[in-house]
Amino acid sequence: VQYKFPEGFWWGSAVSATQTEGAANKGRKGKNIWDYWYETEPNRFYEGVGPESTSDFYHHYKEDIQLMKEIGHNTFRLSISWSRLIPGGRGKINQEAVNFYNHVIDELIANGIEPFVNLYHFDMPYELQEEGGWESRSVVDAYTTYARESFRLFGDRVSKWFTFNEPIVPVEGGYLYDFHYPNVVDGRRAVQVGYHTMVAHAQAVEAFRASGVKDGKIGIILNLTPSYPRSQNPADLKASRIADLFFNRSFLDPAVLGEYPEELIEILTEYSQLPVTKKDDKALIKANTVDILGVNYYQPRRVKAKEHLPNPYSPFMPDWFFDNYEMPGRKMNPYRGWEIYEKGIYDIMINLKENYGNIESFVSENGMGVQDEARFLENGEIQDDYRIEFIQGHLKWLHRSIQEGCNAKGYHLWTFMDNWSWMNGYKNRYGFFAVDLETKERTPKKSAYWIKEVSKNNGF
Ligand code: BGP
Repeated sequence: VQYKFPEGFWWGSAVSATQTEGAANKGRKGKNIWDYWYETEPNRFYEGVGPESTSDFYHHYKEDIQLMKEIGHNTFRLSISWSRLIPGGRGKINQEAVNFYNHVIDELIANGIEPFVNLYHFDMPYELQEEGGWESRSVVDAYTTYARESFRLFGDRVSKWFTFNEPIVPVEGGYLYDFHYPNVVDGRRAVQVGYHTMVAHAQAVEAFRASGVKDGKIGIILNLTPSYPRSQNPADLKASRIADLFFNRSFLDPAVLGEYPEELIEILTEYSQLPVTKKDDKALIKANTVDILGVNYYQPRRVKAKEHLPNPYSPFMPDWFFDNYEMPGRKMNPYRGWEIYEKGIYDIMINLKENYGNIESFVSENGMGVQDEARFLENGEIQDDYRIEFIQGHLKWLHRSIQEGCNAKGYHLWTFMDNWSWMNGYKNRYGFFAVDLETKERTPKKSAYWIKEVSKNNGF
Protein backbone atom coordinates (compact mmCIF):
# COMPACT_ATOMS: atom_id res chain seq x y z
CA VAL A 1 0.00 0.00 0.00
CA GLN A 2 1.60 3.21 -1.16
CA TYR A 3 -1.01 5.66 0.11
CA LYS A 4 -1.95 4.60 3.61
CA PHE A 5 -4.62 6.66 5.40
CA PRO A 6 -4.82 7.26 9.15
CA GLU A 7 -6.45 4.66 11.34
CA GLY A 8 -10.24 5.02 11.48
CA PHE A 9 -10.47 6.92 8.19
CA TRP A 10 -14.09 7.28 7.03
CA TRP A 11 -14.79 5.45 3.78
CA GLY A 12 -18.25 5.89 2.38
CA SER A 13 -20.56 7.70 0.04
CA ALA A 14 -23.29 10.30 0.12
CA VAL A 15 -26.87 10.57 -1.08
CA SER A 16 -29.71 13.02 -0.63
CA ALA A 17 -33.36 12.30 0.14
CA THR A 18 -34.95 13.82 -2.97
CA GLN A 19 -32.42 12.20 -5.28
CA THR A 20 -32.53 8.71 -3.79
CA GLU A 21 -35.58 7.88 -1.69
CA GLY A 22 -38.25 7.91 -4.35
CA ALA A 23 -41.72 7.29 -2.86
CA ALA A 24 -42.24 11.01 -3.26
CA ASN A 25 -45.99 10.64 -2.86
CA LYS A 26 -45.93 7.78 -0.39
CA GLY A 27 -45.72 7.43 3.38
CA ARG A 28 -47.66 10.69 3.91
CA LYS A 29 -44.78 12.76 2.62
CA GLY A 30 -45.60 16.38 1.88
CA LYS A 31 -44.55 18.14 -1.29
CA ASN A 32 -41.23 19.90 -1.61
CA ILE A 33 -40.29 22.44 -4.26
CA TRP A 34 -38.94 19.71 -6.57
CA ASP A 35 -42.15 17.69 -6.45
CA TYR A 36 -44.11 20.84 -7.11
CA TRP A 37 -41.89 22.08 -9.90
CA TYR A 38 -41.91 18.74 -11.62
CA GLU A 39 -45.68 18.56 -11.39
CA THR A 40 -46.14 22.00 -12.88
CA GLU A 41 -43.26 22.23 -15.37
CA PRO A 42 -42.10 18.70 -16.24
CA ASN A 43 -40.51 19.94 -19.45
CA ARG A 44 -37.89 21.81 -17.54
CA PHE A 45 -36.43 18.48 -16.42
CA TYR A 46 -34.00 16.40 -18.40
CA GLU A 47 -35.98 13.93 -20.51
CA GLY A 48 -39.05 14.94 -18.52
CA VAL A 49 -38.05 12.70 -15.61
CA GLY A 50 -38.80 13.79 -12.05
CA PRO A 51 -37.87 12.68 -8.55
CA GLU A 52 -40.96 10.59 -7.82
CA SER A 53 -39.42 7.13 -7.93
CA THR A 54 -35.64 7.44 -8.57
CA SER A 55 -33.56 4.59 -7.06
CA ASP A 56 -36.33 3.86 -4.55
CA PHE A 57 -34.10 3.69 -1.49
CA TYR A 58 -37.34 4.03 0.49
CA HIS A 59 -38.16 0.41 -0.30
CA HIS A 60 -34.64 -0.91 -0.96
CA TYR A 61 -32.64 0.45 1.96
CA LYS A 62 -32.01 -2.96 3.52
CA GLU A 63 -30.52 -4.37 0.37
CA ASP A 64 -28.55 -1.16 -0.20
CA ILE A 65 -27.06 -1.22 3.28
CA GLN A 66 -25.92 -4.80 2.68
CA LEU A 67 -24.18 -3.60 -0.47
CA MET A 68 -22.53 -0.76 1.46
CA LYS A 69 -21.27 -3.26 3.98
CA GLU A 70 -20.09 -5.52 1.19
CA ILE A 71 -17.87 -2.79 -0.29
CA GLY A 72 -16.42 -1.78 3.05
CA HIS A 73 -18.28 1.43 3.92
CA ASN A 74 -17.86 2.43 7.56
CA THR A 75 -19.83 5.68 7.09
CA PHE A 76 -22.72 6.85 4.92
CA ARG A 77 -24.29 10.26 4.49
CA LEU A 78 -28.00 10.64 3.90
CA SER A 79 -30.39 13.53 4.32
CA ILE A 80 -33.71 13.70 6.08
CA SER A 81 -36.51 14.98 3.91
CA TRP A 82 -38.08 17.88 5.81
CA SER A 83 -41.36 17.50 3.92
CA ARG A 84 -41.44 13.79 4.76
CA LEU A 85 -40.76 14.28 8.46
CA ILE A 86 -43.03 17.31 8.84
CA PRO A 87 -45.42 17.53 5.88
CA GLY A 88 -46.04 21.19 5.11
CA GLY A 89 -42.84 22.15 6.94
CA ARG A 90 -44.30 22.93 10.36
CA GLY A 91 -46.63 21.23 12.77
CA LYS A 92 -47.23 17.55 13.25
CA ILE A 93 -44.48 14.96 12.91
CA ASN A 94 -45.23 12.18 10.41
CA GLN A 95 -44.84 8.90 12.28
CA GLU A 96 -44.35 6.93 9.05
CA ALA A 97 -41.30 9.04 8.31
CA VAL A 98 -39.97 8.55 11.82
CA ASN A 99 -40.31 4.80 11.35
CA PHE A 100 -38.54 4.90 8.01
CA TYR A 101 -35.56 6.93 9.23
CA ASN A 102 -35.38 4.84 12.41
CA HIS A 103 -35.16 1.68 10.33
CA VAL A 104 -32.46 3.11 8.09
CA ILE A 105 -30.39 4.42 10.99
CA ASP A 106 -30.70 1.21 12.98
CA GLU A 107 -29.88 -0.93 9.96
CA LEU A 108 -26.77 1.13 9.22
CA ILE A 109 -25.54 0.90 12.79
CA ALA A 110 -26.25 -2.83 12.98
CA ASN A 111 -23.99 -3.24 9.94
CA GLY A 112 -21.13 -1.20 11.34
CA ILE A 113 -21.81 1.88 9.20
CA GLU A 114 -21.97 5.20 10.97
CA PRO A 115 -24.79 7.43 9.70
CA PHE A 116 -23.92 11.06 8.90
CA VAL A 117 -27.21 12.91 8.78
CA ASN A 118 -27.82 16.11 6.86
CA LEU A 119 -30.95 18.19 7.44
CA TYR A 120 -31.31 20.14 4.22
CA HIS A 121 -30.33 19.23 0.70
CA PHE A 122 -32.06 21.79 -1.57
CA ASP A 123 -35.53 20.51 -0.58
CA MET A 124 -37.71 23.27 0.84
CA PRO A 125 -41.25 22.15 1.72
CA TYR A 126 -43.48 23.65 -0.95
CA GLU A 127 -45.81 25.43 1.48
CA LEU A 128 -42.89 27.23 3.10
CA GLN A 129 -41.57 28.33 -0.27
CA GLU A 130 -44.99 29.86 -0.83
CA GLU A 131 -44.41 31.82 2.39
CA GLY A 132 -41.22 33.20 0.90
CA GLY A 133 -38.76 30.36 1.50
CA TRP A 134 -35.43 31.55 2.87
CA GLU A 135 -36.44 35.16 2.34
CA SER A 136 -38.83 34.76 5.25
CA ARG A 137 -37.64 34.85 8.82
CA SER A 138 -40.52 32.65 9.96
CA VAL A 139 -39.27 29.92 7.62
CA VAL A 140 -35.89 30.22 9.35
CA ASP A 141 -37.66 29.51 12.64
CA ALA A 142 -39.64 26.63 11.15
CA TYR A 143 -36.35 25.09 10.01
CA THR A 144 -34.94 25.44 13.52
CA THR A 145 -37.93 23.58 14.94
CA TYR A 146 -37.47 20.85 12.32
CA ALA A 147 -33.78 20.59 13.27
CA ARG A 148 -34.60 20.41 16.98
CA GLU A 149 -37.16 17.67 16.38
CA SER A 150 -34.64 15.69 14.34
CA PHE A 151 -32.03 15.85 17.13
CA ARG A 152 -34.68 14.73 19.60
CA LEU A 153 -35.91 11.85 17.45
CA PHE A 154 -32.60 10.48 16.18
CA GLY A 155 -29.88 12.04 18.32
CA ASP A 156 -29.67 9.03 20.61
CA ARG A 157 -28.06 7.07 17.74
CA VAL A 158 -26.75 9.66 15.31
CA SER A 159 -23.74 11.63 16.42
CA LYS A 160 -22.64 13.34 13.17
CA TRP A 161 -25.05 16.03 12.04
CA PHE A 162 -25.00 18.58 9.25
CA THR A 163 -27.32 21.55 8.93
CA PHE A 164 -27.05 22.16 5.18
CA ASN A 165 -25.57 20.75 2.04
CA GLU A 166 -24.10 23.41 -0.26
CA PRO A 167 -26.23 26.34 0.95
CA ILE A 168 -24.80 28.55 -1.80
CA VAL A 169 -26.40 26.40 -4.51
CA PRO A 170 -30.04 27.36 -3.78
CA VAL A 171 -28.83 30.98 -3.75
CA GLU A 172 -27.17 30.59 -7.14
CA GLY A 173 -29.83 28.34 -8.63
CA GLY A 174 -32.94 29.91 -7.15
CA TYR A 175 -32.02 33.59 -7.03
CA LEU A 176 -29.18 34.29 -9.47
CA TYR A 177 -28.82 31.91 -12.40
CA ASP A 178 -32.22 30.34 -12.90
CA PHE A 179 -31.70 26.61 -12.32
CA HIS A 180 -33.66 25.99 -9.11
CA TYR A 181 -37.17 26.92 -8.14
CA PRO A 182 -38.30 29.73 -7.63
CA ASN A 183 -36.08 30.93 -10.55
CA VAL A 184 -35.73 34.47 -9.44
CA VAL A 185 -32.84 36.53 -10.83
CA ASP A 186 -32.17 39.21 -8.27
CA GLY A 187 -28.86 39.85 -6.50
CA ARG A 188 -30.43 41.63 -3.55
CA ARG A 189 -32.84 38.79 -2.82
CA ALA A 190 -30.00 36.32 -3.29
CA VAL A 191 -28.02 38.07 -0.54
CA GLN A 192 -31.03 37.90 1.78
CA VAL A 193 -31.56 34.20 1.09
CA GLY A 194 -27.89 33.41 1.75
CA TYR A 195 -27.92 35.40 4.95
CA HIS A 196 -31.08 33.81 6.31
CA THR A 197 -29.71 30.37 5.53
CA MET A 198 -26.72 31.21 7.69
CA VAL A 199 -29.00 32.38 10.51
CA ALA A 200 -31.00 29.15 10.20
CA HIS A 201 -27.73 27.23 10.37
CA ALA A 202 -26.57 29.06 13.50
CA GLN A 203 -29.94 28.59 15.21
CA ALA A 204 -29.78 24.87 14.45
CA VAL A 205 -26.27 24.63 15.88
CA GLU A 206 -27.53 26.39 19.00
CA ALA A 207 -30.46 23.95 19.25
CA PHE A 208 -28.07 21.04 18.78
CA ARG A 209 -25.84 22.18 21.65
CA ALA A 210 -28.90 22.57 23.86
CA SER A 211 -30.25 19.14 22.87
CA GLY A 212 -27.53 17.28 24.71
CA VAL A 213 -26.80 14.78 21.90
CA LYS A 214 -24.07 12.72 23.49
CA ASP A 215 -20.58 13.02 21.97
CA GLY A 216 -22.27 14.60 19.01
CA LYS A 217 -20.70 16.79 16.38
CA ILE A 218 -22.44 19.29 14.21
CA GLY A 219 -21.22 20.79 10.99
CA ILE A 220 -22.12 22.13 7.59
CA ILE A 221 -21.30 20.82 4.13
CA LEU A 222 -19.90 23.38 1.72
CA ASN A 223 -19.00 23.07 -1.93
CA LEU A 224 -15.69 24.86 -1.84
CA THR A 225 -14.47 25.90 -5.25
CA PRO A 226 -10.93 27.19 -4.86
CA SER A 227 -10.60 30.37 -6.84
CA TYR A 228 -7.56 30.67 -9.11
CA PRO A 229 -6.69 33.94 -10.87
CA ARG A 230 -5.67 33.95 -14.55
CA SER A 231 -2.47 35.79 -13.66
CA GLN A 232 -0.76 37.55 -10.80
CA ASN A 233 -1.85 40.96 -12.13
CA PRO A 234 -3.55 42.99 -9.41
CA ALA A 235 -6.80 43.13 -11.38
CA ASP A 236 -6.96 39.34 -11.84
CA LEU A 237 -6.01 38.75 -8.21
CA LYS A 238 -8.75 41.07 -7.05
CA ALA A 239 -11.34 39.42 -9.29
CA SER A 240 -10.39 36.02 -7.93
CA ARG A 241 -10.48 37.24 -4.34
CA ILE A 242 -13.99 38.65 -4.81
CA ALA A 243 -15.28 35.45 -6.40
CA ASP A 244 -13.86 33.60 -3.40
CA LEU A 245 -15.65 36.01 -1.04
CA PHE A 246 -19.01 35.50 -2.72
CA PHE A 247 -18.93 31.78 -3.38
CA ASN A 248 -16.80 30.29 -0.60
CA ARG A 249 -16.20 32.68 2.23
CA SER A 250 -19.81 33.92 2.45
CA PHE A 251 -20.55 30.64 4.23
CA LEU A 252 -17.16 29.32 5.24
CA ASP A 253 -16.20 32.32 7.39
CA PRO A 254 -19.39 32.69 9.42
CA ALA A 255 -19.73 28.90 9.83
CA VAL A 256 -16.16 28.27 11.01
CA LEU A 257 -14.92 31.63 12.31
CA GLY A 258 -18.26 33.09 13.40
CA GLU A 259 -18.09 36.23 11.30
CA TYR A 260 -18.41 37.51 7.76
CA PRO A 261 -15.28 38.70 5.96
CA GLU A 262 -14.93 42.44 6.24
CA GLU A 263 -14.25 42.92 2.57
CA LEU A 264 -17.54 41.21 1.68
CA ILE A 265 -19.44 43.53 4.00
CA GLU A 266 -17.64 46.51 2.48
CA ILE A 267 -18.67 45.51 -1.03
CA LEU A 268 -22.28 44.91 -0.04
CA THR A 269 -22.33 48.22 1.81
CA GLU A 270 -20.84 50.11 -1.10
CA TYR A 271 -23.51 48.76 -3.45
CA SER A 272 -26.32 49.04 -0.89
CA GLN A 273 -26.97 45.30 -0.87
CA LEU A 274 -26.74 44.51 2.83
CA PRO A 275 -29.44 42.07 3.95
CA VAL A 276 -32.07 42.80 6.57
CA THR A 277 -30.74 41.55 9.90
CA LYS A 278 -31.87 41.30 13.49
CA LYS A 279 -29.98 42.79 16.36
CA ASP A 280 -28.87 39.51 17.98
CA ASP A 281 -27.84 37.74 14.77
CA LYS A 282 -24.21 38.74 15.01
CA ALA A 283 -23.81 37.26 18.48
CA LEU A 284 -25.76 34.17 17.43
CA ILE A 285 -23.43 33.50 14.50
CA LYS A 286 -20.36 34.24 16.60
CA ALA A 287 -21.43 31.82 19.34
CA ASN A 288 -22.40 28.93 17.09
CA THR A 289 -19.49 27.89 14.95
CA VAL A 290 -19.23 24.31 13.70
CA ASP A 291 -17.32 21.31 15.07
CA ILE A 292 -16.79 19.71 11.70
CA LEU A 293 -16.81 20.69 8.05
CA GLY A 294 -17.85 18.61 5.05
CA VAL A 295 -16.13 19.63 1.84
CA ASN A 296 -17.79 18.86 -1.47
CA TYR A 297 -15.27 19.25 -4.23
CA TYR A 298 -15.87 18.80 -7.93
CA GLN A 299 -14.16 21.66 -9.71
CA PRO A 300 -12.12 24.81 -9.18
CA ARG A 301 -13.15 28.30 -10.23
CA ARG A 302 -10.82 30.15 -12.60
CA VAL A 303 -11.25 33.84 -12.70
CA LYS A 304 -10.04 36.89 -14.61
CA ALA A 305 -10.65 40.59 -14.31
CA LYS A 306 -13.82 41.89 -15.92
CA GLU A 307 -13.28 42.79 -19.55
CA HIS A 308 -16.25 45.13 -19.88
CA LEU A 309 -17.64 47.18 -17.06
CA PRO A 310 -21.18 46.10 -16.15
CA ASN A 311 -24.11 48.29 -16.96
CA PRO A 312 -24.55 50.30 -13.75
CA TYR A 313 -28.33 50.19 -14.19
CA SER A 314 -28.46 46.39 -14.28
CA PRO A 315 -29.38 44.61 -11.02
CA PHE A 316 -26.51 43.81 -8.69
CA MET A 317 -24.80 40.48 -9.46
CA PRO A 318 -21.59 38.85 -8.19
CA ASP A 319 -20.59 38.71 -11.86
CA TRP A 320 -20.07 42.48 -11.81
CA PHE A 321 -16.70 41.82 -10.28
CA PHE A 322 -15.11 39.03 -12.30
CA ASP A 323 -15.27 36.96 -15.46
CA ASN A 324 -14.86 33.22 -15.53
CA TYR A 325 -11.75 32.09 -17.25
CA GLU A 326 -11.25 28.97 -19.34
CA MET A 327 -7.66 28.04 -18.80
CA PRO A 328 -6.14 26.61 -21.98
CA GLY A 329 -5.22 22.95 -21.62
CA ARG A 330 -7.33 22.36 -18.55
CA LYS A 331 -8.52 18.79 -18.03
CA MET A 332 -12.27 18.42 -18.41
CA ASN A 333 -14.99 15.97 -17.58
CA PRO A 334 -16.68 16.48 -20.96
CA TYR A 335 -19.99 15.01 -19.78
CA ARG A 336 -20.66 17.36 -16.92
CA GLY A 337 -18.65 20.22 -18.39
CA TRP A 338 -16.62 20.53 -15.20
CA GLU A 339 -12.87 20.92 -14.97
CA ILE A 340 -10.98 18.13 -13.20
CA TYR A 341 -8.20 19.53 -11.04
CA GLU A 342 -7.17 17.04 -8.39
CA LYS A 343 -4.78 19.36 -6.58
CA GLY A 344 -7.74 21.59 -5.68
CA ILE A 345 -8.55 19.26 -2.82
CA TYR A 346 -5.08 19.78 -1.38
CA ASP A 347 -5.33 23.56 -1.72
CA ILE A 348 -8.66 23.54 0.11
CA MET A 349 -7.27 21.46 2.97
CA ILE A 350 -4.17 23.63 3.32
CA ASN A 351 -6.38 26.72 3.39
CA LEU A 352 -8.48 25.16 6.17
CA LYS A 353 -5.33 24.38 8.09
CA GLU A 354 -3.79 27.80 7.73
CA ASN A 355 -6.80 30.08 7.94
CA TYR A 356 -9.57 28.13 9.64
CA GLY A 357 -7.93 26.64 12.71
CA ASN A 358 -7.33 23.29 10.99
CA ILE A 359 -10.94 22.39 11.63
CA GLU A 360 -11.84 18.71 11.52
CA SER A 361 -13.05 18.04 7.99
CA PHE A 362 -13.66 15.37 5.41
CA VAL A 363 -14.41 15.14 1.73
CA SER A 364 -18.19 14.86 1.84
CA GLU A 365 -18.68 14.66 -1.94
CA ASN A 366 -16.40 14.15 -4.90
CA GLY A 367 -17.20 12.17 -7.99
CA MET A 368 -17.39 11.85 -11.72
CA GLY A 369 -20.64 11.96 -13.61
CA VAL A 370 -20.55 10.13 -16.94
CA GLN A 371 -23.14 9.96 -19.68
CA ASP A 372 -24.23 6.72 -21.36
CA GLU A 373 -22.20 4.53 -19.06
CA ALA A 374 -23.73 1.42 -20.60
CA ARG A 375 -21.13 1.87 -23.35
CA PHE A 376 -18.54 0.61 -20.89
CA LEU A 377 -20.41 -2.59 -20.10
CA GLU A 378 -18.37 -5.78 -20.45
CA ASN A 379 -19.64 -9.14 -19.19
CA GLY A 380 -22.36 -7.40 -17.23
CA GLU A 381 -20.03 -4.99 -15.44
CA ILE A 382 -19.42 -1.32 -16.17
CA GLN A 383 -15.67 -0.89 -16.57
CA ASP A 384 -15.42 2.55 -15.00
CA ASP A 385 -11.63 2.84 -14.93
CA TYR A 386 -12.04 6.60 -15.51
CA ARG A 387 -13.87 6.82 -12.14
CA ILE A 388 -11.20 4.82 -10.34
CA GLU A 389 -8.57 7.11 -11.81
CA PHE A 390 -10.59 10.17 -10.81
CA ILE A 391 -10.96 9.02 -7.19
CA GLN A 392 -7.33 7.95 -6.96
CA GLY A 393 -6.14 11.29 -8.28
CA HIS A 394 -8.05 13.14 -5.58
CA LEU A 395 -7.13 10.71 -2.82
CA LYS A 396 -3.44 11.15 -3.54
CA TRP A 397 -3.69 14.88 -2.95
CA LEU A 398 -5.86 14.34 0.10
CA HIS A 399 -3.27 11.94 1.44
CA ARG A 400 -0.54 14.48 0.91
CA SER A 401 -2.50 17.15 2.79
CA ILE A 402 -2.88 14.77 5.72
CA GLN A 403 0.84 14.10 5.71
CA GLU A 404 1.35 17.83 5.92
CA GLY A 405 -0.83 18.02 9.02
CA CYS A 406 -4.31 18.73 7.64
CA ASN A 407 -7.19 17.45 9.74
CA ALA A 408 -9.01 15.46 7.02
CA LYS A 409 -10.82 12.42 8.37
CA GLY A 410 -12.56 10.75 5.46
CA TYR A 411 -13.74 10.48 1.88
CA HIS A 412 -17.29 10.07 0.58
CA LEU A 413 -17.99 9.48 -3.06
CA TRP A 414 -20.93 11.13 -4.72
CA THR A 415 -22.71 8.81 -4.87
CA PHE A 416 -23.48 5.32 -3.64
CA MET A 417 -25.67 4.33 -6.60
CA ASP A 418 -26.84 6.13 -9.69
CA ASN A 419 -29.58 8.56 -8.80
CA TRP A 420 -31.79 11.32 -10.06
CA SER A 421 -30.22 14.73 -10.25
CA TRP A 422 -32.12 18.00 -10.17
CA MET A 423 -32.09 19.46 -13.69
CA ASN A 424 -30.06 16.64 -15.18
CA GLY A 425 -32.22 13.64 -14.34
CA TYR A 426 -30.25 10.48 -15.02
CA LYS A 427 -27.95 11.99 -17.62
CA ASN A 428 -24.77 11.70 -15.59
CA ARG A 429 -24.18 8.53 -13.61
CA TYR A 430 -22.01 8.77 -10.51
CA GLY A 431 -22.51 5.62 -8.45
CA PHE A 432 -20.41 2.65 -7.38
CA PHE A 433 -23.58 0.75 -8.34
CA ALA A 434 -25.54 1.04 -11.55
CA VAL A 435 -29.31 1.18 -11.15
CA ASP A 436 -31.74 -0.19 -13.70
CA LEU A 437 -34.48 2.43 -13.74
CA GLU A 438 -37.19 -0.08 -14.68
CA THR A 439 -36.43 -2.98 -12.35
CA LYS A 440 -34.46 -1.00 -9.73
CA GLU A 441 -31.84 -3.71 -9.86
CA ARG A 442 -28.42 -2.66 -8.50
CA THR A 443 -25.24 -3.88 -10.23
CA PRO A 444 -21.73 -3.19 -8.97
CA LYS A 445 -19.38 -1.33 -11.30
CA LYS A 446 -15.67 -2.06 -11.38
CA SER A 447 -15.12 0.86 -8.98
CA ALA A 448 -17.23 -0.92 -6.33
CA TYR A 449 -14.74 -3.79 -6.20
CA TRP A 450 -11.88 -1.33 -6.22
CA ILE A 451 -13.17 0.75 -3.30
CA LYS A 452 -13.76 -2.46 -1.36
CA GLU A 453 -10.04 -3.17 -1.51
CA VAL A 454 -9.15 0.43 -0.70
CA SER A 455 -11.36 0.45 2.39
CA LYS A 456 -10.05 -2.92 3.51
CA ASN A 457 -6.42 -1.83 3.18
CA ASN A 458 -7.16 1.69 4.37
CA GLY A 459 -5.33 2.92 1.30
CA PHE A 460 -4.11 1.84 -2.12
C1 BGP B 1 -23.69 18.50 -5.77
C2 BGP B 1 -24.94 18.14 -5.03
C3 BGP B 1 -25.47 16.78 -5.30
C4 BGP B 1 -25.17 16.20 -6.67
C5 BGP B 1 -23.80 16.57 -7.19
C6 BGP B 1 -23.54 16.22 -8.63
O1 BGP B 1 -23.68 19.87 -6.02
O2 BGP B 1 -24.77 18.25 -3.63
O3 BGP B 1 -26.81 16.78 -4.95
O4 BGP B 1 -26.20 16.33 -7.54
O5 BGP B 1 -23.53 17.94 -7.02
O6 BGP B 1 -24.04 17.20 -9.48
P1 BGP B 1 -24.99 16.89 -10.70
O7 BGP B 1 -25.92 15.84 -10.23
O8 BGP B 1 -25.68 18.17 -11.01
O9 BGP B 1 -24.13 16.43 -11.83
